[in-house]
This record gives sequence, C-alpha cells and structure tokens, in this order.
Amino acid sequence: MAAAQRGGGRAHADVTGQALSSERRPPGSNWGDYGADDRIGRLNELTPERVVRAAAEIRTGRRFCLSLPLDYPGGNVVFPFRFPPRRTVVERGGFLADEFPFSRQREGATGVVNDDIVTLWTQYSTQWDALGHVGSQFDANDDGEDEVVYYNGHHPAIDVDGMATTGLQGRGVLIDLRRAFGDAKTAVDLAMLREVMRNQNVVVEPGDILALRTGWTQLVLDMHGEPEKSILQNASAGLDSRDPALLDWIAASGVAAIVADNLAVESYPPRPGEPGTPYLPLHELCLFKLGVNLGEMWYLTELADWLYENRRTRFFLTAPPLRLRGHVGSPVTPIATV
Ligand code: UVW
Repeated sequence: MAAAQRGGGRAHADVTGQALSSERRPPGSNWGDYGADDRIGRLNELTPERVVRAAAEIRTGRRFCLSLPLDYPGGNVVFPFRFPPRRTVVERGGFLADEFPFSRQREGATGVVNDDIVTLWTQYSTQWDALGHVGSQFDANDDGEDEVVYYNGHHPAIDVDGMATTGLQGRGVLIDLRRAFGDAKTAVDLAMLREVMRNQNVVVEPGDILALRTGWTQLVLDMHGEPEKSILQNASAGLDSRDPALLDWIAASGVAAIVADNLAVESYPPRPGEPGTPYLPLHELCLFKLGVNLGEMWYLTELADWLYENRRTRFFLTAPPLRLRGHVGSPVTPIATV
C-alpha cells in the first residue's frame, strides 16, 4: 500500500519550526494575551485560587469515571479512519510476555509476567483535542501570504505536553442538554443554550470547564461495541457552531475548556458554510483562536444524573491527558469528584 501523503496544508518553509508573531492575530482571537510564547491558552485561567475554589465542590467524596472503555464506540463505522486500540504482546528474550515465567530469567525463581504494547488512535474514544489538533491559514508573519499556523501563531502544531504538565484540574459546570432535548438531533444555538441554563440554574464563570451532557455516548454504550452509524449520526444535541452569537458567548465566557459526551462538541457534521469559512467553526474558534481545549466522547451519564438528583451543577474535575509529546490528541480518563 502506498504511504499516505501529507495533508497538503503545508506551511511555508520559512516558518516551519518557529513560533510566529502573536502580535498579528486573527480577528476574534486572544493571541498574545497570555504571552507571546504561550502554548496552553485558556488553561492559564486554572489558577491556584480557582483550583481551591473548585475543591469546594468536593462535599461527599464520591467519584465518577468520565471515560468510555477506550475500545468504544467499536469498529470504525463512526469514523472510517480511526480504529480501536490494537494490543500486542512484548517479546522478552525470544518469548512472548504472556505469563512469561521469571524462571526463564533466573533459574528456580517463581512468578510470571505479562507485558503489552498498544497502538492508539488518540482521538478514537474519550479524548482531549490538543491545541494543535486544528490550525488554520493566516498571514502571521505579515509577508502577504497565508501560512498554516496554530494557536498563538505557533508552528508546528502544539501538542498535549503543556496540558499534561499544567496538571489539569478545575471546576466543572454541567449543562444537561439531554434532559432538555432528549436524543433528537438538535443544533443548540445561544438562545437555546441560555434557556436551558436558566431552567437548570447553571451559572458559568471564567475559569470553569464547561461540560455538555448530550446522551450520545450513552447511545454508543447501549450498542455494545457494534455502533449503528445511521442512528448515531442522527441523534443527540451539539452546539450550533454556525451561530455567531454562540461563538461570541464562548469567547466572552472565559471558560478554560469545553467537554462533551458527543462526537465533536459542535453538531457534526457541521452545517456547510460559505467558501472561505471554517469547516468546523467551533474547533477553529476554540483550538486555533482562543486556546480552548475540547474534550470529546466523554461519559457523563452517571455524573449528570447524580448532579440532577442532588440539585447541583458543579463538580471538581481532574483530567490530565497522557504526556504524549508530539501528539495532537490524547485519551483521557477524567474523574469528577462531588
Ligand atoms: C471531528 O472531526 C468530528 O472532531 P475531532 O477531530 O475533534 O474528533
């Protein structure tokens, strides 16, 4: 099989490997606000004071795992080019480390060892988008030609290392779109979001991590590893990323990150836009312009139901990505503590 070609969105040779100017910035972006070299964007808003504020949400000590099993959705029907983790077994001195007896290493020793290898498609299941997951064309070096750049004018793409080393903890605030709209496919614009927030008494403050429960990963789980694309494509709420008012609200809200239990946070596939507009407007706004990481395919069912039953909307969230240097996404096993 021929090797796949590079995507074609190549930067000019003169910018590869450099951070470009964060003084020239795309309209509506915050490039430079956290420093010319900043690589973590709105995670800067997770200040020590805000982590202490978030810890006040720990009142019972109960924890919720917010990850799907990472071999879900199952197969590759949801995305034809992403696959479940592939496991193989380490070789140890010519033998597979599959109940490998230590007596092979030291005569008479007891015990056995298992040791494995995984090939991961980083965005297959519950995951974070690094800021380098989506870039765009912008003339960051003022030479009259657009080049491919990422948040804050960086090139090459920003990986998950900064997210991992920052120690990602903060206050989550949950909006339950599933409770408002059921499983019907619904593109949620700002007016709809505001109404749900009013009805559910949700207040979002700067530095919060916004969590959107849509019910999509519950549908995935209920399919037991054999997802039905036609159902999943036509189900559940997502943000209407062609609503400019919603994009303005996200920018103004000061949220540190946005996570959802659907495929792409924004409704997917997105409504087509005019030529010259982004394919994924919310991804472009968040990852490229604002430095807001997106968490996708999280599992929020039990947390959302518990919060509802206990008349709460906030929780303490711990969700560092794997420290996979050079990678533009990472699986994550987030924990909510209430
Ligand atoms: C989509 O392409 C749906 O989003 P992502 O690549 O962030 O998973």
